Amino acid sequence: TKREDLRTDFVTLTNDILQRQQHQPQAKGDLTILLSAISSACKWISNVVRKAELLKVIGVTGGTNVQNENVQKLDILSNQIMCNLLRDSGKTAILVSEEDDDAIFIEDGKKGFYCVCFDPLDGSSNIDCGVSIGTIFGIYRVKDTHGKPSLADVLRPGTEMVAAGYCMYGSSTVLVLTFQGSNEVNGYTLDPHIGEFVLTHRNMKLGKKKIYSINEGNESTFDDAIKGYLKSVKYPPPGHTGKFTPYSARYVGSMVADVHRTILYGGIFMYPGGKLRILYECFPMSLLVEAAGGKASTGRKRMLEVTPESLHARSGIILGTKEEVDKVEELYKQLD
Ligand code: AHM
Ligand code: MG
Repeated sequence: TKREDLRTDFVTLTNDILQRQQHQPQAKGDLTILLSAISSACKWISNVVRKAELLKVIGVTGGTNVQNENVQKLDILSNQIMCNLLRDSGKTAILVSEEDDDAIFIEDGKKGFYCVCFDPLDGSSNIDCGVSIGTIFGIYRVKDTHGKPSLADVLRPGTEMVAAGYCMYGSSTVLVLTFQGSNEVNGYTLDPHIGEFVLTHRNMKLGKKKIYSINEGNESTFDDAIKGYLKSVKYPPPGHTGKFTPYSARYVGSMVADVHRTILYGGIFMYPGGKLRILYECFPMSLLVEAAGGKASTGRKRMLEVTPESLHARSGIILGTKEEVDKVEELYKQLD
């Protein structure tokens, strides 16, 4: 490539969110600062995730490396990075993390108006084998900026989130973000050389591929609606003649990777049993999928309209293209 052919007109995440803020005259820049803290945390986590294998090669045994230093587990380390950067941003009031049983209430002096619910490193079963994992986050603004923040500020339906996103640590590091009511999902790829998230996926919309994604090993525990749907994507309906093309099965076992693929390629992702946590797994992904033109459901109702009863409450989730999620909802209606 000749020097003059090199692209230098790229948009960074920082630029993009600053621009957004400028278009909202009432905005004071708090959310911009908060998102910049999240973006820094994700860069940092990306770095430790990518170094992890190497640390093992140089000899990690039973939690200590060759220098006899304690090597922290990646999920614990990622949690500390998120908590510290979010607290230091000065813009948060409450932090809810998958890693902590209780919510963290930020002390006066560092307190702001946003509540962040996050899973610092999701996909625990994939961490040790180097398969894609990710950070997931959903953001609320406290209801009363003069009052004392309380759990009621986070135990709210997902429709009230102001923004949500995830960062996937895969073959590249990609941060995907949406804002409430924007109907726009943008993806930014980390350029490790300049340390910036660069806009690579503007206005992502769900693809059209026929893919189903589920841990099918659990089939014996699934509702009849899910079993019926699975049958319909694998076998032709009774009496069918002519050509039938079954769907492709794809399942990473990291929600971030499975949802990322679903947004880019299309299809459906399901975790019916109620393993996934509402506040920091189901809600953020649902806001993103809806904004990308898809649908997210519990099977019986819109996921974002659920009100979580506790910080770590779980739900079954079905998300993907409208067409596919509608089929599952229809089966629930028929079989309930
Ligand atoms: P985790 O928070 O312990 O990582 O669990 C959440 C993960 C999701 O990323 C993924 O969708 C699911 O659990 C996979 O579960 P399973 O291994 O049962 O298929
Ligand atoms: Mg998780």
